[in-house]
Amino acid sequence: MKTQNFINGRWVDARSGKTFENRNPARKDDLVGKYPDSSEEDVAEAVAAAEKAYASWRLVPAPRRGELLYRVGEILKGRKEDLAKVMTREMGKVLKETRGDVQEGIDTAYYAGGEGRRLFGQTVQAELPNKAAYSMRQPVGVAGLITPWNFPMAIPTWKMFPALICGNTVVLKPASDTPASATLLMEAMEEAGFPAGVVNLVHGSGRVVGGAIVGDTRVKVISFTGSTEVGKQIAQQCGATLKRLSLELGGKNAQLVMEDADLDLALEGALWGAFGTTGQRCTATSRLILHESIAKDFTERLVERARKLRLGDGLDESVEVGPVLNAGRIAAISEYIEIGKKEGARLALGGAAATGGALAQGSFFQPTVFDGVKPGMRIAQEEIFGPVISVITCKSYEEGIDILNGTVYGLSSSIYTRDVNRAQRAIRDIEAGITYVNGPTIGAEVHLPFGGVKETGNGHREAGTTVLDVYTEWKSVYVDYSGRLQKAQIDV
Ligand code: UN1
Repeated sequence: MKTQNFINGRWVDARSGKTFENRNPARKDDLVGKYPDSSEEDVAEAVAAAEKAYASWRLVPAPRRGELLYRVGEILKGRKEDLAKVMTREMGKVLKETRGDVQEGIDTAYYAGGEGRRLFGQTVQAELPNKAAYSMRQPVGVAGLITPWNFPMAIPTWKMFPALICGNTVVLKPASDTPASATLLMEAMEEAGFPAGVVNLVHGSGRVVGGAIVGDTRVKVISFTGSTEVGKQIAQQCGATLKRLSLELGGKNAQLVMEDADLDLALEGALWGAFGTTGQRCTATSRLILHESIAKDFTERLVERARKLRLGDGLDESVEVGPVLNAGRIAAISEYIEIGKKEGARLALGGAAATGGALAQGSFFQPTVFDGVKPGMRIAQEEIFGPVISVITCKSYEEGIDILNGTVYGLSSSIYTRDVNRAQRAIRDIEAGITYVNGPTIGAEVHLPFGGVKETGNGHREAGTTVLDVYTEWKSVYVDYSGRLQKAQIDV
């Protein structure tokens, strides 16, 4: 398994020779590998390679670029199981989920590859005779992509494949917690035959490597997925030079369960939404808003089911919930447990690190349910990014929607109801980029826009065809074939 940077078509160490460790969160004594702790000079080299490659890559016909993406898709498909295992080993989520993560990358490869034969613009009628008018997409230049550890394959591919199909070149900085998955992805791209410099990988810290990518004037567009706090810093930095920026940030996603819902289904949804991926998704269900008439029963059933979830090493197929990322995450989640208790919420389940038996070797946290949560409490407002759900009750649909909308975030959302009218009203009234009816808040598909409103982002969307707006500039083209000077708005 390679453990280097990939710059200008070559595998290289950091210039400084420094490395950092990548450890298995389920078994801390398992060292997955040592990766380059890169610095500004490594970034500068990668950006220079990407800038040079851009001159010819932008001229490669988009359908040809798409063929390379299809090939990457094929390679990833053939290695799905191996990739999933490495991913579970380096970041902990269970195998069936890491398989899904790789599948999301494969889906994106085919979807973005197909876009090579579309990349539609508009052909319109000109207002003057003998004149053609149309719009077309053009690439932006070097794209700097900074990605998180919770979807080590899906998110880099969401950014990289659309960037490439549009004719941009790429410098990828993956999370330092998941360098192995990014390296395997880059190996697949090398094998698929992307020309040298078109895709570059630089490992290292967000502060140094991420900061250098954002600060480099040759990088024309940045796409970042991570915390709202870091996103705001990047936005300030990009704002200074008006650099194009797409942000995918935090969430405080809620599932609203009305009294008329299929409660068994809603329970399955809440369990999967809250504790799938150990709660470490930006789409995770971290608030459960229950109509008061069903709240007591529903919460009891949730607690009983959550108590039985099997924690352990995600490589064991019988395990349902893997570790959290590392000891730092345990500390951060524990802090929120204390905050919740101080605020007066009732801890109905969990609330501490799980350390029994083999769990002591890793970073595990008990599935946690807070009951009696009030909408304004910090545990109902702030992203916890762990297996913690806050149960809030409401007296009516209207109050439920108010609570649901009452945070600074607006990524994913869900309502369980059997009333079609109510479902339609919720689709209209919920302030979020994604709304599910009778499904949990997680599990978006790659051919629809992904992203959120308010402080979840800055108005862009990933995935679908909407992402093309991040990686292209629009050009409007007028071709006057009248052979004389014609003046728009004047020669009427
Ligand atoms: C994320 O948590 O950053 O919709 C992405 C979902 C996944 C992607 C999540 N398809 O939950």
